[in-house]
Formats: sequence, C-alpha cells, structure tokens
Amino acid sequence: MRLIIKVFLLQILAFLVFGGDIHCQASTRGLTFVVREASYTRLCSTKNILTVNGQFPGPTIYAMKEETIFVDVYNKGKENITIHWHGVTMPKYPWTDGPEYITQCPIQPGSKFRQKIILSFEEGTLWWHAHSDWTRATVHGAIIVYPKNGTKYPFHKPNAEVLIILGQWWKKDVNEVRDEALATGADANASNSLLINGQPGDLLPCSKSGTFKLTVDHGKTYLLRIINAALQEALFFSIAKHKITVVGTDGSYTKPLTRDYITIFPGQTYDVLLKANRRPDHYYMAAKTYAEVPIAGNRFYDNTTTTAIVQYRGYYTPSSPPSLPHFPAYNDTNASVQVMASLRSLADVEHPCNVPLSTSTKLIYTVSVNSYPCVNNSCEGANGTRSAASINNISFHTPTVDILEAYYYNISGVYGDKFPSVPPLVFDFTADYLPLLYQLPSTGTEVRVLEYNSTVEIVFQGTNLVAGTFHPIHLHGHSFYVVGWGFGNFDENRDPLRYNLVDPPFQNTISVPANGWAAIRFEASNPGVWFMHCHVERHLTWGMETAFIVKNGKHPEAQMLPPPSDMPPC
Ligand SMILES: *[C@@H]1O[C@H](CO)[C@@H](O)[C@H](O)[C@H]1NC(C)=O
Ligand SMILES: *[C@@H]1O[C@H](CO)[C@@H](O)[C@H](O)[C@H]1NC(C)=O
Ligand SMILES: *[C@@H]1O[C@H](CO)[C@@H](O)[C@H](O)[C@H]1NC(C)=O
Ligand SMILES: *[C@@H]1O[C@H](CO)[C@@H](O)[C@H](O)[C@H]1NC(C)=O
Ligand SMILES: *[C@@H]1O[C@H](CO)[C@@H](O)[C@H](O)[C@H]1NC(C)=O
Ligand SMILES: *[C@@H]1O[C@H](CO)[C@@H](O)[C@H](O)[C@H]1NC(C)=O
Ligand SMILES: *[C@@H]1O[C@H](CO)[C@@H](O)[C@H](O)[C@H]1NC(C)=O
Ligand SMILES: *[C@@H]1O[C@H](CO)[C@@H](O)[C@H](O)[C@H]1NC(C)=O
Ligand SMILES: *[C@@H]1O[C@H](CO)[C@@H](O)[C@H](O)[C@H]1NC(C)=O
Ligand SMILES: *[C@@H]1O[C@H](CO)[C@@H](O)[C@H](O)[C@H]1NC(C)=O
Ligand SMILES: *[C@@H]1O[C@H](CO)[C@@H](O)[C@H](O)[C@H]1NC(C)=O
Ligand SMILES: [Cu+2]
Repeated sequence: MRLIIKVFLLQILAFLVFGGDIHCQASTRGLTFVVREASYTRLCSTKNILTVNGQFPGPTIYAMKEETIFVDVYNKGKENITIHWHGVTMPKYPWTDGPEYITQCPIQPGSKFRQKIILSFEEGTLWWHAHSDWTRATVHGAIIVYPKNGTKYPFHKPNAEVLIILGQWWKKDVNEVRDEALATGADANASNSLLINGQPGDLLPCSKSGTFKLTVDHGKTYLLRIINAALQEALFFSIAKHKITVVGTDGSYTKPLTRDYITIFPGQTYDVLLKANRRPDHYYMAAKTYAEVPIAGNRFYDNTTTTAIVQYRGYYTPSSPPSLPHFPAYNDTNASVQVMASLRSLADVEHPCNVPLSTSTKLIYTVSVNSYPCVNNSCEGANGTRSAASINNISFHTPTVDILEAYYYNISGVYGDKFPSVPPLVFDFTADYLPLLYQLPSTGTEVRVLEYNSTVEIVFQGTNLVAGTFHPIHLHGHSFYVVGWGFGNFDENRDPLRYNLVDPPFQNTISVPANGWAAIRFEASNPGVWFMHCHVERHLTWGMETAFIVKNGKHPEAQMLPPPSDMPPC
C-alpha cells in the first residue's frame, strides 16, 4: 500500500519534472513492460498471477493529449500475451492495437514487441489491458491523458487526483476457471471478491491491512479516475454520504452530472469529482455487482462488496465501523441505466460535438447469448446445453493468422467479408418466451468492410435468447456518439426521431441494456482493421465479436501506415 503510494508519487514527480519536455520529445518517450508472474496473497491464500513489472494493478501511463509513446513489451511469462490500449484510436496504425489474431499474433514467451501508442483527441482516463485469452484479469493498468500545455480541464482544477481501478479476484488460477467452463459448457464460476486498486477491502477475510485509503482535507475536491477492469461484472460504485459528479467518460469530457452512485460497465471509465464536504470522519467507498438475473447454468454473480476508505484528516473520533454507501438492489436494471440516461457531452466551442447528422451505412446488430445442444443434455449450460454467444447470429470463430496481416498481405481463407448488415431473422427479440430453435448460432469469421469516411450508424439490439442480459460493446479504432437507447425492441420509425444529435456522449464502450437496444454513430475515418466485441470476457470467449475493415482513402494522408518490422510471427 505504502509502496503503491510511493510509486504513484514518484510518477507524479516524474510528470512534474519532465512535464514540459514530454510534449516536445513526444515520439521518443519509451516505457518498458515486462510481463511476468508474481506471487500475490489475497483472501488468505497465495497464488501466482501474471503481472506487468510485478505490479498489480499494473503501472500507470501518464501522457499528454496528442502524445506518442513507445512501449517495449517483453513476455517473460509462460503464456502468449498481447497488450491493447483501450480507448486509444491509434490513427492509421492498427499494428500495435493488440487484440490477438485480429491485428497481431501473440507475443510468445521469451519474445518482445515494441508497441506504439498514438494519442490524438483523447483526454481523460483510458486504460491498457492484455487482449489474449483471460490474461487481462490481472494484466491491466491506467492511461491518464492530461490536457495539452496551455489548455485546462473544463472544471475547477481539483486539489488532487486519485486512481480507482475496479477488478475481480478468483482464488483459483483464472485459466482453471476458464478451462473448466469451456470443458463443461457452463457459465464460468463467479469470482471470490471484487477489488478496488487490487484489494478486496476490509469486509473480506484477511484484507484489512491492505485496504486502499484516500486521505482527504475538508473542503478540497478530488478527481477520481475510475476504471472498470473487471473481467465479467458491471458495478455500482458509491461513497457513503457523499455525492459524486461525473465530468468525463472513456477519455472524453461530459456535462457535470451529480449522483449518489454510478454504474460502470466492464471496459468503461468515469472521471468523477468528489468534494470532501461532510463531517470529518471516515467513510467507505464501495462497489457491488449489478446482475439483472442469475445467469444460465450454475454460475451466480460475485455478491461481495469491495471497499476502500475515504478518511478526513484531523482530530476526531471516527465512527465505528465506517458507514457504507446505500446501493440499488443487485437486479435493479432501472438503476443500472440512470447514468447512461443522463450523460451529455460538453458540445461547446472547445469541445465540439461532431456527431454525423446523416448516415451512409446503417447496420442493425443483434447481440445474443446462445446455446449448442449436447448429447443427452450432458453439458452444464442452461438445460444441459453448451453456452455460446453471437452478433447477428454469427458466433465468431477466431482465426489462427491475424485478420490485419491477412488483409494487408492478401492472404486468402482467413476471414470472410460478408458480415450481415441486419439480423438474418427478424423476430420479437425481447419477448419473454422464444423458440428454443433460435438459440443455436451459426459460426464464422466474418467482418464488415467500410468505405473510408463513411458515416456509420449501428443499432445494437439485445435479445432474450437463453438469458437477456447487458452487453458492454467496445469498438477499437474509433470513439462513437451514443445517440439513443431504450428497452424492448428498436423501432426504426419512432426511435430515431428521439435521437440526441445535439450533445450525445462520446464513448468507446456502450452497454446495451438487458432486453434493450443502443444506437451509436461514428465516421469511419481510421483506415485499418478494428475489433468490436462484448467486454464481458466470457461472452467474448463464446463468440460475441466481429471486426470492421475500414478501407484506405484516396489521399496518402488517409491511408494505413506500414507495419513495424518486429510484428510477432504466428
Ligand atoms: C508549457 O507552458 C509553459 C507556460 O505556460 C511554458 O513555459 C512552457 O515552455 C510550455 N512547454 C511546452 C513544451 O510547450
Ligand atoms: C466452480 O464452482 C464449483 C461449484 O461451486 C466448484 O465445484 C468448482 O471447483 C469451481 N471451479 C473452479 C475452477 O473454481
Ligand atoms: C452470495 O453468494 C453465495 C453463493 O455464491 C451465497 O452462499 C451467499 O449467501 C450470498 N450472499 C448474499 C449476501 O447474498
Ligand atoms: C430482484 O431480486 C429479488 C430477489 O433477489 C426479487 O424479489 C425481485 O423480484 C427481483 N427484481 C426484479 C426486477 O427482477
Ligand atoms: C423500472 O421503470 C419502469 C418505468 O419507469 C417501471 O414500470 C418499473 O416498475 C421499474 N422497475 C423497477 C424494478 O423499479
Ligand atoms: C445417452 O443416453 C442413452 C440412454 O440413457 C444412452 O444409451 C446413451 O449411451 C447416452 N449417450 C451418451 C453419448 O452418453
Ligand atoms: C489480392 O488477391 C486478389 C485475389 O486473389 C487479387 O485479385 C489482387 O490483385 C491481390 N492484391 C494484391 C495487392 O496483391
Ligand atoms: C441462427 O443460425 C442457426 C444455424 O443456421 C439457425 O438454426 C438458427 O435458427 C438461427 N437463429 C437465429 C435467431 O437467426
Ligand atoms: C472526410 O469527411 C470529412 C467530413 O466529415 C471531410 O472534411 C474530409 O474532407 C473527408 N476526407 C476525405 C479524404 O474524403
Ligand atoms: C429449458 O427447457 C425448458 C423446457 O423445454 C424451457 O421451457 C426453457 O425455456 C428452457 N430454458 C432455456 C434457458 O433454454
Ligand atoms: C501461442 O501463439 C502461437 C502463434 O500464434 C500459437 O502457434 C500457439 O498455439 C499459441 N499457444 C497457445 C498456448 O495458445
Ligand atoms: Cu456480452
């Protein structure tokens, strides 16, 4: 704990000392990530986990808007690994974006890959994580993007900044959890604890000494940079007796939104202001799972409460125990969409909103949980089936050569370019009862090709196949405007009339509500191959993903850059 703070202070110091230079030396700054195992003790037991530089959560990358950073990634572990810069759009340079077998082959044990992170419009909190198998459970960390020299936050400068990384801890090795689920066809076991900054918090066994503590001065304001790095769980986050004010999400500022709690879905980030304006005492900040229904099969959700402490400086007798925040019920879907319903981008002169007012490409993508039948109902998913997932009824089959290199070097037979623009079958997607025959998906490695500069609208439609649940859909290579959402089936005549085309939020991960829909718009102005997938890890493993190929424009300026010389071989 003390060590973490020390490292954090050193990094802040480094930022202050080199701050002015970072901008000028943009393209020469280099970092080193050594992926290796390290021993960690949580919940009274010790295990080896995969880490970056031995740290969990991993090191924070401090950057300035528009900066370019090189990261030398060494794999000194036993598993294949890739690293993704989540929310960094990597203009014209998909080569080091990271998803395995989509833009690169994995960095194999004993090898190294030099990755370039190209920041452009992003400002605020982003993060990095492994994008290979389930290794991101412990291989993740923050990317903090400060305003450029001469520009400021669009809110009063906070007195201090605090990183809050939310995660999940399994007592078993996560590979074992994944392997068991894949072998039985069941939903993966729930984790044993949620985490704040790598710690379960003092409500969980053997955790008191490690609990993260934020010491505050009465009257001061703190910027909390919150990342949901959990593999599976959507989380309610709150601080007892305090309100929090959202000022940004996914590396883009928003109009201030004051709330008792936020819901943060896997993959999302929120920047919130905390004003220390209550009676000096100590209070819990906490996170709990939102899970609308117990999911199919024998899995349940992680129902632990992870805590950290907000402690006011000064002399007083603290209440005992600290008060806990009040949370909505675990299955309160209405509560889960409250923040999403009110998020608005700044849409002012310094932060213009460039939402496409008309679109050239309209896509409707159903996102479904599915099932494969098993002989004698012998699997352990719903009704003895094997769990699966799909987009437009295609369960994605991951190739063994990455799609980007197949595209660039014209290698045929790796992927198809016939991803359907609408669901192959139109039915009452969110009906209470659906024919069991619809649960079976088809499989394929299909992508969709987008013309350079096309204006794209995607309506994601959740379905009630197997179990209607939320799906945080993340797009690589582009942020997008969330122009609308709702429960039930999308109505193409009525719903577009209510789109927000004035100040929609600009995000990279949109949670499609359980048995609902969400509509996004973006301009496909970034040539390359870009993954799009559900950020619930087991849904990704089951096939809820696809990719876009954005073609080159005519101008040399509008074309993909050539690959680096050290692309990992397949
Ligand atoms: C940043 O701004 C300060 C003053 O605001 C100036 O002294 C400094 O040279 C600037 N640094 C860069 C890299 O532009
Ligand atoms: C998953 O949960 C089941 C039921 O509690 C248990 O028997 C099994 O050992 C667990 N598996 C892993 C890998 O944790
Ligand atoms: C949490 O889930 C476990 C089983 O996974 C159950 O035994 C326990 O009673 C639950 N606790 C609460 C507070 O619901
Ligand atoms: C939420 O769960 C409780 C029991 O855990 C149940 O009584 C209630 O009906 C559920 N609410 C919804 C909206 O499903
Ligand atoms: C959710 O909101 C809808 C409409 O506002 C209401 O009909 C429903 O009862 C609410 N459900 C819960 C669980 O609060
Ligand atoms: C399925 O069940 C039938 C009847 O119980 C049995 O004869 C058959 O061997 C089983 N098949 C498998 C693959 O287990
Ligand atoms: C790629 O392959 C196709 C079909 O085999 C061929 O028509 C095309 O000319 C090739 N393009 C390049 C750049 O090699
Ligand atoms: C998906 O495709 C499978 C295989 O072709 C088919 O059996 C199933 O009915 C389809 N389901 C839907 C919802 O389109
Ligand atoms: C792409 O579209 C933008 C408008 O959204 C336009 O300003 C730009 O010139 C276009 N670029 C090309 C190469 O067509
Ligand atoms: C399980 O099977 C029963 C009976 O066939 C059916 O009513 C139910 O909908 C099925 N549930 C799922 C999740 O497939
Ligand atoms: C690691 O990556 C290489 C190259 O793609 C592949 O051949 C190998 O099967 C992978 N290993 C595992 C355990 O997935
Ligand atoms: Cu999902």
